[in-house]
Amino acid sequence: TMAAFPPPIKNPEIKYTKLFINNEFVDAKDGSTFPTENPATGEEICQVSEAKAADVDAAVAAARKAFQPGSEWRKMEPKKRGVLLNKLADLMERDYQYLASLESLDGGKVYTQTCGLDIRISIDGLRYFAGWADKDHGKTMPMENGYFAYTRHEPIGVCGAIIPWNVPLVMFCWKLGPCVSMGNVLVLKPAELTPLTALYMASLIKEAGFPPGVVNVIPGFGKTAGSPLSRHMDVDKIAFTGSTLVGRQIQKDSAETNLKRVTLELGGKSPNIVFADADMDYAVKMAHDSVFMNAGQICCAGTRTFVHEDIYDEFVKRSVERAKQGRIGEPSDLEVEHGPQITKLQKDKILKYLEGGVKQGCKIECGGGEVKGKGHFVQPTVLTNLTDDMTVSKEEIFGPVQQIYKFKDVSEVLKRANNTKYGLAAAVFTNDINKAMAISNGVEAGTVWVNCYFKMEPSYPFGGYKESGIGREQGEYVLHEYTEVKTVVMKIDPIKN
Ligand code: TXE
Repeated sequence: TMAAFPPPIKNPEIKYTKLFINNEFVDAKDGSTFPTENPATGEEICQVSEAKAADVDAAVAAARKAFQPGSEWRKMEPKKRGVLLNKLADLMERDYQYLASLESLDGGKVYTQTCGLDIRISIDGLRYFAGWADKDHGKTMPMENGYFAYTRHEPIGVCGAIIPWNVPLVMFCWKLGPCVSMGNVLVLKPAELTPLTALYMASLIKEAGFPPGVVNVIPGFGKTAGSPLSRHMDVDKIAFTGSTLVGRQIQKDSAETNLKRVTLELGGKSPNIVFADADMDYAVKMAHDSVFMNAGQICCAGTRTFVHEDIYDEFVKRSVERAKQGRIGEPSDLEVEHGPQITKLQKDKILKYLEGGVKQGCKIECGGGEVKGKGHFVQPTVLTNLTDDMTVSKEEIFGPVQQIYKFKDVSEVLKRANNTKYGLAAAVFTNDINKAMAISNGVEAGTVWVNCYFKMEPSYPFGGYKESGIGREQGEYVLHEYTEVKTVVMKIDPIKN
């Protein structure tokens, strides 16, 4: 399968490092910059302009101007917005190899995974929302007594987006696609750890022909750029993906300012339930991928693997064998399976969780430590002897750590699967339709995979129950998150002649 991808470009040229406002690349008003580093080496790649409150103001003003009634954007036929999104997707395909290489470099992401997942999901998503641009209809309501009533689905206006570093391109496209498809304008703050592909996408947005101010990209930090955006009085909606802690803050920011609409996609601790009748080799492989993909830095990772007691020992044995197989190293190497964590901070956080887990009595079956040398590598780790009340069972580790729990029956495992504040995803492996239905109906999660994992299409809505978030992204469902509904009621006088 690896031959299906173009080879990575070593040391891709860094073309854009400034803020993108009103279709121009500009310095930060105070001239600030910050470094972005290569997680595989810990070395600086380049300096990037750093947005602060004044730059956020400038970006919001540009977006607001682009959204003025009568502007080029507001007068544009809906289907033309779809044409622009498709054009952007075409440009991403043209620059596929460069984008994938840049994404791998800045995020420490394994190149083959970036090609196979991130880029495909990003491009497919843009094309899907290109299609929706002229298809989100309003309704007409039943009429009575000479009245006529209908709804208009109107864009909300200036949308802010704050995105994380684990899947930067996917997040960029998930925010951009529905936002501009529905006629909104966007100010997007990429994560300070991975600003580079967002800035390259900005150049493609200009090339595709989006009018100035429709999409603005302003790299910066959470407190100094993210917060001014989420507290901005002239931002109508904010879409956030990241930690539950910051998601809570964004919700509060909205409440304390202008009650801007908020959608949140936050953390998870997703259960993956394997019954004794499942195809064991397949389930071991899928359970492994569900947690080790992207060095464990995926919000919907299957971080709690529940395995039926009849197959538990064998399942653990094979999972450990599998975890020991993958090569760790330089993400652009086509043979490598495991890349680095994004930062030293994240690496240290993971090691601390492991240390705490051992203190609370869990057993490290393999891995368990860092990989000495350059970069922020953690060994693929499998934990057993776990109880549901351990810290590692409750909190998001966001690293290459598989936790395997033993269960007896359906009602017990369902209860334990739901014993979490999170509710992003879940999976079940079984060939018994009754078990599959019991789990998929009973589990509190926004997505349930049956005999698969991470299967995503732009038409599948994605989001969280409970503290995993508010609202849905992707699919028809997200259109509501980017539109206001206006009810128009008309009195019709009967014709008297
Ligand atoms: O996330 P933050 P961090 C989880 C994961 C990880 C933990 C911490 O468990 O270990 O979060 O990661 C911006 N106002 N996830 O610290 O801080 C920030 O600049 C406005 C799960 O990197 O939430 C960045 O753009 N914005 C997650 C974005 O929020 C603020 C993916 C995310 O960073 C802000 C990433 C503020 N006060 C981490 N503070 C997922 N759901 O997939 C920060 N930001």
